[in-house]
Amino acid sequence: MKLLSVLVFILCLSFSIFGQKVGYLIEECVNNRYTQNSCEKVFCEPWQRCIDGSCLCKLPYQCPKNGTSVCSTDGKTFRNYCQLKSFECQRRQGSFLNRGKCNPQEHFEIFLEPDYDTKGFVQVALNHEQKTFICGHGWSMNEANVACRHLGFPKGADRAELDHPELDHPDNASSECLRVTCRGIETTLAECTLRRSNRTDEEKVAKVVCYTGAHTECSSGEFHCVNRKCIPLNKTCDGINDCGDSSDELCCKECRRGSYHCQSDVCIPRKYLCNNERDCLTGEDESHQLCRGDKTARGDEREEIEANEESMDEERKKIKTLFPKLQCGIANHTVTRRKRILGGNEAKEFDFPWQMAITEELAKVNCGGAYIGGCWVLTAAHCVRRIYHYKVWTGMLNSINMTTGMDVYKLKKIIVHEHYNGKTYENDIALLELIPKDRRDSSCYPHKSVPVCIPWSQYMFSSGHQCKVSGWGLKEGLVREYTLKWGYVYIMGNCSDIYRDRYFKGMECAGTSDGSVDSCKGDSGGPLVCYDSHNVGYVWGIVSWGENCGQKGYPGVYTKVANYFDWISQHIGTALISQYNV
Ligand code: 4AZ
Repeated sequence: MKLLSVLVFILCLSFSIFGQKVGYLIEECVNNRYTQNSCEKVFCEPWQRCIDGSCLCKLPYQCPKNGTSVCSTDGKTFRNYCQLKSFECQRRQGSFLNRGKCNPQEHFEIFLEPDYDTKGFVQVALNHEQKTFICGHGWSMNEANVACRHLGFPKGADRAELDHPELDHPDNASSECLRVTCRGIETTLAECTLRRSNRTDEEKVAKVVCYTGAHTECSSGEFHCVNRKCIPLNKTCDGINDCGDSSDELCCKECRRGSYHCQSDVCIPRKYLCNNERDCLTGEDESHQLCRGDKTARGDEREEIEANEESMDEERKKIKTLFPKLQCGIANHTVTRRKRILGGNEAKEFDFPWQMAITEELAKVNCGGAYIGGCWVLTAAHCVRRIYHYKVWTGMLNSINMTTGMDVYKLKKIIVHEHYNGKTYENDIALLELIPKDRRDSSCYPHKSVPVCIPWSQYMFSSGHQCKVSGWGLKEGLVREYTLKWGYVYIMGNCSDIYRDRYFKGMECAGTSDGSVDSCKGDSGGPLVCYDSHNVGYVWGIVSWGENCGQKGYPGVYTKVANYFDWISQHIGTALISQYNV
């Protein structure tokens, strides 16, 4: 009996350890076949823009004008790297050759030795000089994929290897090698950072096997990349783009050693932490908390950081900073707790500068709304169903004690979602267009208001994230409320278990485990705002419905705004809401 329980114990233990080891990938996410061109998961490159969830090529004129000129392999000089890359992106001819103007002397050749078509030692000859090996140091799938793409294998490498070169050939006796560092998205090795380095005879150098496989089925220990390449399962979620299209890093519950897990379930290399480029959608890789003081989080050599200053990767980063930045989601963040009402706190001036109040004529506040820029306010469809003379108030804190600094707007247009269902509250979303108050106010920027940002991806925030809901809705005991209140609620992921057939795609639940904080009647249409790691606010939800208010086990139901990004941008224009990927 005792032996049996020990056995069971060991069995359970090994199962749980084993369970952790297999559980890196998230299946539902993998099924969506995300790649490095999916703007739900990653930022597009500066020569791309996000359209309906995909990073598509920009036209060269949509790139910034400044920068340093570069030359392409077909002998054209471009104003900057972005313009060349946007050309390459569209027509797939002429790739990067060198910085500066074109010069007939410039050459960059890549060879596989000894004369294999698909595999061998990688050698590079710059400007007709002697062929040089690539150093073994830093040679990974990131670099190998680029080398193979450069050689004409669109899916990149099958394997990155290290070996001793055959030194019987006099060409191979050079005591130098080239150290290569790529980001992994380049199309040629010329775009990577290359540095000469001394090589000892014992040192291994870079070898590659390019991917020619036409597998349609991967074996059981393999991951099926979106580009149909098969890679070992243990190479997923390690921050290294083994697939070549990044599909092995985009759906990860957790990340293997040496890589960092973004909230969006993407694994990035640790060396991308605190490098002044946002890689995670919500910026946690660059948060003050992580990057304060020394850079221990990165865990890589300083050497590499200095070497990269001249690289095309630095150029790419620089170009990103040249795009105009949309101002949204910034509020006053000094938070003080006050008297609790349905678990909430009293808002102070500038805490929720996007909060709008909707009234019917001059009567009481019947709904909330969120200012999203221009003349546009986001609210719930069920708030504006009837044809009525609605008014929108900005800068309101108290709905009976009218304070100064309030503005009132009439409506030019009400756009209710075409598939709004008044019975089920599916697609409970609407846009209100304000009438400018006077000619000077043509863009309607309301006094003391700041637009809240629109989330562009359903992966920005997930279950357990703390967000704020605000409004003039009923307080505890279902008593009317006159001051703007707010409370912390948490995104809940299990909502179809709770609301069953009343819960639809495009809805999101948020609440607290004991129900002490909740939105209620009168809060409808108002914003549920989640904050990224730089405290920028996104309207993640619109107050929609719920089983009563503050009832334990029955969280509030919100319209999930990220699902309506394209709908919103179709109506108000991409310029107003595209914070990134512009
Ligand atoms: C309402 O009737 C309502 N507890 C709004 C929010 C919630 C419930 C009801 C969520 O407008």
